[in-house]
Amino acid sequence: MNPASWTSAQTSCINGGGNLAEITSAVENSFLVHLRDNYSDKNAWIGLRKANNKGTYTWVSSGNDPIFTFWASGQPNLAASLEGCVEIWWAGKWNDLQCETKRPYFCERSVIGAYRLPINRTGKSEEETISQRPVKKDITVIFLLF
Ligand SMILES: [Ca+2]
Repeated sequence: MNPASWTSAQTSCINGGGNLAEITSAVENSFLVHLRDNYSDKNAWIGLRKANNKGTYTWVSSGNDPIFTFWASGQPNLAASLEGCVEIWWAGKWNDLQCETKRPYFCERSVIGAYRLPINRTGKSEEETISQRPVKKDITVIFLLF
C-alpha cells in the first residue's frame, strides 16, 4: 500500500488514467471492502469529499451528489469544517476526516473492449480460438487499491 493525502491520492489516480473511486451501490462498497480486507488492514480513501465553499459532499469523478451512502454511526462529524474527505472505515462504513491524513486509496478506471482471458493463457487451443471470441464492448469500471 502507498498511503497518501486525499489530494495526492487523486493526483495519482488521474496520472493512472482514472479517479478516486466513486461508489454508487452497496455491491460496489462490499467489493471494495473485500479488496481492502484482503490486502490491507488500513482505512482507505474514496473519491468523496466536501466541495470547496459548498459544504456538501460530492464525488470527484462525476461531480454528482452521492445517491448511495454508508456513513458510520455519528459520521460525518466535521460539520463545522469546510474540509472533509471520506475513507472506508471499520466494517466498511464511511468516515470523514482531515484530507491531509495519509491513507491507502482506491482508484477506479474505465476500460473498453475488455474480456477475461482463459485461465490457461498458454493453451494452444485457446490461442487458436481467441480470435473468434466476442469482444465485450461495454465500458467496464475496474477498482484498484494503492
Ligand atoms: Ca469523522
